[in-house]
Order: sequence, then structure tokens, then C-alpha cells
Amino acid sequence: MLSKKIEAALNVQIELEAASSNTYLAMASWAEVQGLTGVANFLYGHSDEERMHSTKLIKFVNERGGHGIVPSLKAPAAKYKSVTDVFEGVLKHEERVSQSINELVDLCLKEKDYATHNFLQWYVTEQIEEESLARTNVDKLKMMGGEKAALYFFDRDMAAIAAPTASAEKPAK
Ligand code: OFO
Repeated sequence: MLSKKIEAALNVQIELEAASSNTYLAMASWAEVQGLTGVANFLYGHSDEERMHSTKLIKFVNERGGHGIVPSLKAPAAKYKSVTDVFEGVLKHEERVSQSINELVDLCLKEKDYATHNFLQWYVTEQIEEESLARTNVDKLKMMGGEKAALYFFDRDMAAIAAPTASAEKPAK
């Protein structure tokens, strides 16, 4: 059984993951309109993953006798200055999510909730990967220095990353 304190903290995380999903969806839509199909598909896939992260938390809370709450969300920005602006936003967002997961893990130890602590390890690992990927993308874009030709190749790279991620995340039939 979850304590009220842990249940509330998990519900905050549910909201943060859902907000991540919405933000990446808005970024994907913006990139698609700019003709950046690779970037758009990568971000659509990322948005789907974040929704899965939120749902996974909802199910865990319910399984442990709590109630996972579906949040109402603030609309994310619809327009972005550049692809660099988008990926800097992704990195900032992921850093915030990592911090929030760390605080949750800390709270679980303080409250001696080892089951939730164990469940959260999956998120800890996931955040290492996501932060590192976001950082690599920002580094690449900085290296390109806003060159249009380089952006074509960046978009192609993103398409290659998006394809395996999309098939790996397909729900099992
Ligand atoms: Fe949910 O993994 Fe990123 O935010």
C-alpha cells in the first residue's frame, strides 16, 4: 500500500511525464510543418514514449492501492525559433525530469518504500539514456552552427534514430 505522501509525489511525476509527451508532440508538429520529417518522426516517437512513461506510473499507483490521476495540462509552445531551440528545450526538460525522479527516489528511501524505490530504477536508467541523447543532439547542432546543408544531414540522422525506436516501442500483440 502506498503512503499518501508517495502517492501524491507519484501523481506529480505522472503529470510531468504527460507534460513531456505534450511538449514533444508540439515540437514534432512544428518540425513537420518546417519539412523536417526526420526530426518530426523522432519527436513523435519520443512523445509516445513519454505517454507510456506516464501510463506506466498510473498503473503502478493503482496496483498499489492508490489512484493515478490524469492531469489537465498547460498547452505547450506551438512555435520554435529553430531546431537548436527545440533540442535545447528537450535537454532542459529531460534534466528537470531526471531531477524529479532523483527526488522521488530519495523520498522513497526516507519513507522506507522499497517497492516504489525498485520500480523507479527503470526511470533512473531511462533518464540516463534520454539526457545523453538530448545532449548529443544539442552538441551536433552547435557544431553545425546553423548551416542549412548540415541540417539536411541532421534530419536524415534523426530519421534513422526514429525508425528503430518506433518499431521497438510497438505494443506487443
Ligand atoms: Fe519520461 O523519460 Fe524523459 O522525460
